[in-house]
Amino acid sequence: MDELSPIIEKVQAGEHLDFEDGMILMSSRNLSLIGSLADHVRKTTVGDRVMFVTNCHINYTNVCISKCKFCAYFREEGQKGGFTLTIDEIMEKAENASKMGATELHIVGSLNPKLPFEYYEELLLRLHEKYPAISLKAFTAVEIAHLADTTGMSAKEVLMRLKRAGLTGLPGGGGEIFNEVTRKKVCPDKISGDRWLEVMETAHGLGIKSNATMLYGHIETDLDIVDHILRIRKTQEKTHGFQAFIPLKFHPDNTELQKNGLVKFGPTGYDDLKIIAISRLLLNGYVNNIKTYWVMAGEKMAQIALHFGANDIDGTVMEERITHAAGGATPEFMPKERLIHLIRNAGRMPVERTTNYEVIREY
Ligand code: V47
Repeated sequence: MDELSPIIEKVQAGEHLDFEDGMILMSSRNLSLIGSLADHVRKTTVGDRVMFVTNCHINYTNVCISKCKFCAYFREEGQKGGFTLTIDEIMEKAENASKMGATELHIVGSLNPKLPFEYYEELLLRLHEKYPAISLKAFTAVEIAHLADTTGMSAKEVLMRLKRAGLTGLPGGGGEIFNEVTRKKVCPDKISGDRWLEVMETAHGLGIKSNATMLYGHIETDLDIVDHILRIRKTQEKTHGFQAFIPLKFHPDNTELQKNGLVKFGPTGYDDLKIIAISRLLLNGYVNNIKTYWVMAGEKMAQIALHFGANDIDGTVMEERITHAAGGATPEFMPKERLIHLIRNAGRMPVERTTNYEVIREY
């Protein structure tokens, strides 16, 4: 309690927490106090509404040159199990999603050197033309940087062309963990944390909003976590373009990190709740929406996270490959009625939102 007293005072006075506060929170074992503080901040900033979106995830390829050590989803070029969807195949998935009432397509893949820029552009153009009311939240900052590097365009040009083709916003993937030393160990061939933030800053400057993620529960340290969240905060101070922060729970099965023996177990429930709560506390006044992604957090933990600072539970999803390749045991689809039930049962008001957090309907 004593160690947390100055933090409680700061939170009550509406002051921003700093790096040292973050480190104290990370080393504290007083989860219930941290959780109630985060819940208090959630209540006073965003109230009792819990946001969800009717969406569909589409993974267009798993062929990747990045070979991240936490990823069980990718395949190397020519390796068994590699796939790349044609635009027609994606259109079919979009048709199903549209019939099920999706308002958002979340489209991400991997760094497939065989796919030309025209594939990405034509995909958005065709989707936007056929489903103008569906938001296209597509391609992570890592994919955007890859397109810039392989075409010789700047990230700004890539983003401008994709925006013209129908891009609504960027998902938050690829953030992983920014600290250079740790990042080099878990994803040595991925763009740096600084470049990830730069691409996001460029997108925000063009009016393209995005999310931000952080992968936790592998080999990162407490310092890495606090540093990551504060770097997001610093960019947000300049751009105000991050709509949600999403801590992603590492799933170790079938990953290099597990095969190497570097990670034996994934994060525990204690870690999940603590990270959500500390995210809410450190991002207070910067990023309003803290999302618990039920696919990775698990249905039950996502529901409890709503009492530890989260106010968004993501969406119906419909099909998910990244977590499931790494041992995820959640279903791939959550009917809207079930999301509503989970939220209501946690004592909160379910609110269906658009990609850009406009309210569609309160339940
Ligand atoms: O960038 C990869 C992570 C991310 C594993 O913006 C893993 O609304 C856990 O970013 N265990 C992709 N995580 C998912 C993502 C996301 C999901 C939902 C909503 C949004 C949003 C974004 O998944 C990757 C990486 O950080 N990931 N492998 C794994 N084994």
